[in-house]
Amino acid sequence: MKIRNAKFYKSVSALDQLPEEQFPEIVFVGRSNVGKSTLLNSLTGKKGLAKTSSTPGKTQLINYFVINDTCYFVDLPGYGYAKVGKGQKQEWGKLLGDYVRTRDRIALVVMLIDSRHPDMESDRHMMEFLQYYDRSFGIALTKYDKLKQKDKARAGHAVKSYSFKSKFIVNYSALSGQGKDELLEQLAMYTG
Ligand SMILES: Nc1nc2c(ncn2[C@@H]2O[C@H](COP(=O)(O)OP(=O)(O)O)[C@@H](O)[C@H]2O)c(=O)[nH]1
Ligand SMILES: [Mg+2]
Repeated sequence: MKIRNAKFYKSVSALDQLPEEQFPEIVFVGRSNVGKSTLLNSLTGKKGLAKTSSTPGKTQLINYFVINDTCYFVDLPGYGYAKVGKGQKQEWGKLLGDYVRTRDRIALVVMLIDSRHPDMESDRHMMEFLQYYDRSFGIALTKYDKLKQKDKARAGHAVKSYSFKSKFIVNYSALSGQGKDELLEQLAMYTG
């Protein structure tokens, strides 16, 4: 897909505030600090579209972006950050989980996995969850520029070993732009 136009639409913090299901949605999930906001900015070519942060655990909202006036990109709350209180962590888990389970117009879930930590338990749980609820999903391995050559194959293999149902695995670097065209090409199949 070619992104001609990307606009922030709104942020919500509870399921009763969700906007109408007027567009098909590409939903982005991943651990806190995995590089989700950075990937959204890189994909859309708009640096300040999604707020990035070097402090993990900040995004507790569902953020909607309207792409080409025809689909939503949805930035869901990050998970798996150990330093927040338990209650808060569960709360995010529920908002995220309920959204992925119940939102009708999710066309695809893009799951972001940090290429340096390809076998985190929380990521495996998220993937099991997606598979259990029969959501179509693909994987972006983020921060690929940070990998040493010898770790590149390892990252791919580790993720492949537990992501049987994934539609694609794209190696992504927001720094170099690696993977951007490939990911956009994959997304095009779900936004029609
Ligand atoms: N080197 C490198 N750093 C990245 C990349 N993507 C994200 N980061 C950094 O990772 C940190 C967290 O990114 P952010 O997008 O805020 O993560 P989020 O919590 O998942 O939204 C920031 O310091 C980013 O600059 C990447 O592809 N390469
Ligand atoms: Mg973010």
